Amino acid sequence: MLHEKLKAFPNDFLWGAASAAYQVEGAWNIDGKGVSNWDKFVRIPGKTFKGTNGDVAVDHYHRYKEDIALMAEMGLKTYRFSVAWSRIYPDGQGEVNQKGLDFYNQLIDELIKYSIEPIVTIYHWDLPQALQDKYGGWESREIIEDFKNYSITLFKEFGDRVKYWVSLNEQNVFTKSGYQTAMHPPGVKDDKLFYQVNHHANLANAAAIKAFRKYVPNGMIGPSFAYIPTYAATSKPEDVLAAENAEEFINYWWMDVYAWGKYPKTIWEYLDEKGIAPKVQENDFKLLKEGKPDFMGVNYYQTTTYEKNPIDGVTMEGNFNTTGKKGTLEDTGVPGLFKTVKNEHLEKTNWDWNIDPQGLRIGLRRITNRYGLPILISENGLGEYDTVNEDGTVHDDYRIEYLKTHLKAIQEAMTDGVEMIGYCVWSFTDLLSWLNGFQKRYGFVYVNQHEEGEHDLRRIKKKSFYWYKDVIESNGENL
Ligand code: BGP
Repeated sequence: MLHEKLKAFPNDFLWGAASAAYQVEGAWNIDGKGVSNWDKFVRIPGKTFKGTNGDVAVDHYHRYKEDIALMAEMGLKTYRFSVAWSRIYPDGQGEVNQKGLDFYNQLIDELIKYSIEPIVTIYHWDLPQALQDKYGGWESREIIEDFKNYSITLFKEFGDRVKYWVSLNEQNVFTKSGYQTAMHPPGVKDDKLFYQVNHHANLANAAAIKAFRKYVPNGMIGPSFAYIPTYAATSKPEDVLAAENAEEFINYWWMDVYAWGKYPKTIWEYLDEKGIAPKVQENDFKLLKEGKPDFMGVNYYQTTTYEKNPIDGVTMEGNFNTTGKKGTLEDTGVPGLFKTVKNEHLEKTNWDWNIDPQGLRIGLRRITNRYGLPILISENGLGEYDTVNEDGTVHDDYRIEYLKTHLKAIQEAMTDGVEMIGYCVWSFTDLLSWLNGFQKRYGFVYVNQHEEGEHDLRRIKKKSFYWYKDVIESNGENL
């Protein structure tokens, strides 16, 4: 669709930025916090880039006032952050740690002081290790009750001031990386378990959303899904079918459950045939249908292109680029279903992520047409190397270009009829990239934190900081 005139951004559009507890807070063992799965995982040699960890991260725990003052200076309308479950319940269940609640209460109050709308993510991957040790974490149905109780604690404590909530961040990523590729904790490769874990996560998500209606009746809640829209490599029907397979397997398998409380039929048949469909109990689908979200949270970074993968074709074993050496990403696939291929029409980042603003528009339209839900972009951004010049400036024009083109695509999608709540750039300050260390940077604010050498954690506003400030001030008119 080509439009002569684009719709303006709504007046209450939430111009924002996002982060996650483990990636910014640091203070990993302070004020009663328990150990999380990531606190443990990063200590296993070879798991993260140059062994980086979030022990200090960017020390947001101690510097949140400084960071929020910068957000206020920028004019940010919303800040999405996550709560570390192990600060609230050091063992994941049982006794509440008051100091953990205090920290987030102070953070929320500080945001409100500057009229910045807090968006709270309940779970952004840092599971209390005690629950992993006790019953295998997401591997057991026991997690449903514990996650619900933890969520209710947050609803009761913060629901008077927090309207927008994200339940699970990227369930598709933390389960795939934890149980298919073994790159995240608990570092397992087991397809059957992967689907079972997902079923538990779906139930936990629905249970929390169902409870939310009681405790925060005027609030809005939804999951954040890592949406990677699919393209077919060619117009050959077998490639188109491969892309359809991928869309169903890597996207609809989750989003259908969130929006409709049921799994896509063709995939269920396939998994059942293979003996790896999740075991379900009576009433599971009742709960899934009772826990429907108010919006679809979308974390968008790229699209992927697919072609036919023969029955003896490539597997998921290909190399994933966590070094920033362009061209080291390898194609992967599921034999008999699909295989990734390079899209010659798209530029890539140094970490081999496709840069594709129109893909965002396509994805937003697919969600709108399929589910009819409003959309919150809970993450979008560019991870790149940044350099501080001798005069102390950071010229991240490539980031400005990335964000500008994605915002234009959002505006086009809104003109197409997509209902948007807001846009959270990943990220506000630089932060720890789970597997890629501190060299892969996303922030509007540079943080002097490195794998090696001098790092005093000082904050430096990048060029993109001033650019986004201007975009917010003009409510998107100065794109
Ligand atoms: C998303 C996560 C974020 C963040 C982002 C960038 O998948 O929700 O936590 O890390 O991706 O990814 P990366 O740090 O791997 O570049």
